[in-house]
Order: sequence, then C-alpha cells, then structure tokens
Amino acid sequence: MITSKAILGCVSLLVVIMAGLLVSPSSASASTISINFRGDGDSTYQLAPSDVAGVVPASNWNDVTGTSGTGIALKNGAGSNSGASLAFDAGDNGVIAGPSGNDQKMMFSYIHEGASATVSSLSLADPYDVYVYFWDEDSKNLPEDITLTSSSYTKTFYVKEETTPYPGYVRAYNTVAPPVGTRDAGTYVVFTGVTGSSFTVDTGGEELNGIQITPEPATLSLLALGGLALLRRRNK
Ligand SMILES: [Ca+2]
Ligand SMILES: [Ca+2]
Repeated sequence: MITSKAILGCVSLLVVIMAGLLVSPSSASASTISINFRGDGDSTYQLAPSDVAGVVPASNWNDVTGTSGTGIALKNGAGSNSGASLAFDAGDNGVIAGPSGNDQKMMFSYIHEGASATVSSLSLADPYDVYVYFWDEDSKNLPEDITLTSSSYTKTFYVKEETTPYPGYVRAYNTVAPPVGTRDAGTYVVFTGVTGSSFTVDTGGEELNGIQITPEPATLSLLALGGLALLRRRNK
C-alpha cells in the first residue's frame, strides 16, 4: 500500500534531485577558471567575456597571448578575480586558420614546443577537476604525454592527437605508459580529483590549447545528498 508518507518522500527526493541538477551547472561555471592560450595575439582567436566555450560551458575566459608570462591574474566564470595566478612558458605558439565559433577559437590557438603552465594560489576547494585541451592540424596522430603535478597529486595521460579536420571535443583516457598502454586519440583529457593550491601542467612538447579548472561534480552533488538526508530524517 502506498502511504502519503511514501508519496511525500518520493516528491522530496525528486525536488532534491532537480535542485541538484539546477544548481550544479551554474555553480560550476561561475567558479570555473578557463584559460585560452591565444597564440600570437591575433584577435580572431580572442574570446569576449560573454563568449561561452569549453567542455564545461563557461564564459569569462582568460585570454593569454605570447609564449611566456608570469603573475597573470585569473578571473573566474563570473568575471571576478579568482585570486589564482598563471605562469606559462613555451618554445613557440600558433594558430589554425578559420575558427567558426567560440569553441574553435579556443581550440585553433595554442602554445607548444615544451609548453608548461603553472596555476598558483587556487582557492577552489579540494578536490577539483582540470581539463587540458590539446590538438593542432598536423594530422599525424602525434603522441602527447600530458602530466599534471601538484604537491599532493601526479598523473600522466599517454594519448595522441586526433587527426584533421577538427573533430570537436574528444576525450582521451589512457594513463598506462606504452608499450603496455595503448594511446587513444583525443583533443582533451580530464585530471579528476586534483588536490593542492597550485599545480603544473606539462604537455611534453606538443600543443596546449586551453585549460579549465572546475569544482568536482561529486563535491556539488554532496550538497544535494546532504539535503536529501535531512529530508529523509524529517520524514521518519
Ligand atoms: Ca587556445
Ligand atoms: Ca601537434
């Protein structure tokens, strides 16, 4: 028999789940820090503050030009100063002709040849996720070893670039070093569960097109789960 209490419980559960779905993406994009390495400074590849791009759809990208820099203040997805700063260094940079949208502006511009980037003074709660975008049009499935290191985390993806034409966002996963591990082709990797107030990303010589730093979905779901637990206790 279905009691009114059971129905109330189901309704409460639905409300909490829907609240979680509604709250998570906006909270995530507001606190997400997004970095667009823009190559030689060509404004064709510049993302305006209102332009939304990325696997984590976010606005207020930090446009970075040149091949090196230090102490660059990073804004978050809400356009506020995040408190974090960027240092980066590369042998060269480049762009690919003809970006046709915001995602392509971000992906068609990059630093490369020994590219590394360090983000410091992060105030995001541990753990967080770091999206690293890599790709260019050399069409050779070139291998790329992408390493993220912090004081409490290190991981390397052994992957390779997708061939041309640009295939869109394709996630690569392999973390086992060859010859045992098989490189899968992609245009981005995700370091999940990262901890530490600063970290360095190194792409092992190939492209670094952009970076996004975002709260872990699990951290946001915990808020919804906490609400659910409260409701269940109240219904008993
Ligand atoms: Ca870029
Ligand atoms: Ca390449």
